[in-house]
Amino acid sequence: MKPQHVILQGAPLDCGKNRRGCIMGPDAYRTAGLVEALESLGHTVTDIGNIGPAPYTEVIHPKLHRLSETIAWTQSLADATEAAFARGMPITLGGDHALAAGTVLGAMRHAAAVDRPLFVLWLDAHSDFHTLESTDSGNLHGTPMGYLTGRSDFPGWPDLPASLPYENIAMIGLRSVDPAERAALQQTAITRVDMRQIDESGIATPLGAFLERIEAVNGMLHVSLDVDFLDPAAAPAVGTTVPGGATVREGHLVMEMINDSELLTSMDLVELNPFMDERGRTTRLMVDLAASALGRNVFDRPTRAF
Ligand code: HAR
Ligand code: MN
Ligand code: MN
Ligand code: MN
Repeated sequence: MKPQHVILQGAPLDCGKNRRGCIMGPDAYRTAGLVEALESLGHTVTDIGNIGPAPYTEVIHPKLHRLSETIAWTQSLADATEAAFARGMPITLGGDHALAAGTVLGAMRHAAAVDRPLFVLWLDAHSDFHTLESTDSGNLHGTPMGYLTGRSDFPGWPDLPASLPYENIAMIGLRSVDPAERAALQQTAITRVDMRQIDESGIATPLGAFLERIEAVNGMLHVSLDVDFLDPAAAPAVGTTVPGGATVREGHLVMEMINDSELLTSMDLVELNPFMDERGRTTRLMVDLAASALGRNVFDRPTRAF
């Protein structure tokens, strides 16, 4: 891709689930050399540091964990992401996947302002398509796509400029979808690519078709990369491991195709739990994948020693 001005923003949000550790994600990416990796590709980088939630008072909800805090983060991240677009390409360092409610909302506001359609590539074992009613766990990292598509009411959350159209979403890597999510997804035009389809016919064909649709309408592309998209053997540092995920090469191929497409306008790196990592290898893989999306050929340089 052409040289970009990347705006890195840390989102140490850890309220979307019960297991703690994503709070350490942003600094793990910095420690692993994300800034240097992007600069070495010819991009300029401004790391604005870590964002916090908007002011809030937690009101205990019988089912939904840390609802007020999650809403407060959605507000602050939407504002920060929208502002970042004025300066460059926002890349948000999570933090758990509840943060995508805010970052995608910010991207939706920017897309509306520049009158371009926004597309979302959701790389994840999970669809995160619950409503506040349908979630059994009460973990809000399972709900951002339900919120962004406006498929049900999220009282107290920021208003959407318009719902994110189902046609503009591709979920790739699916292998852990709750029954209520599956039933709802089947009623939508969301592109859903599960691991079986990837096994049978590869990841490039459905991704290529999605990218072509974006290009045809001069769309913006937001990529939300959940660590658990990858197989836990390659990426163990995540709270919700699901066996049978994407390989390292499948991950890089996705990122290389994104780079070739020149369509990427914003990205989230989410669900990294450095507390569960093994000598930083998951963090390093995520940095390498981000670098692939912004122009690094995997074979350009020797692998760093662990
Ligand atoms: N569907 C399950 C739930 O709602 C698990 C959601 C897990 N989500 C993530 N991010 N780990 O994708 O609780
Ligand atoms: Mn997720
Ligand atoms: Mn997931
Ligand atoms: Mn659930």
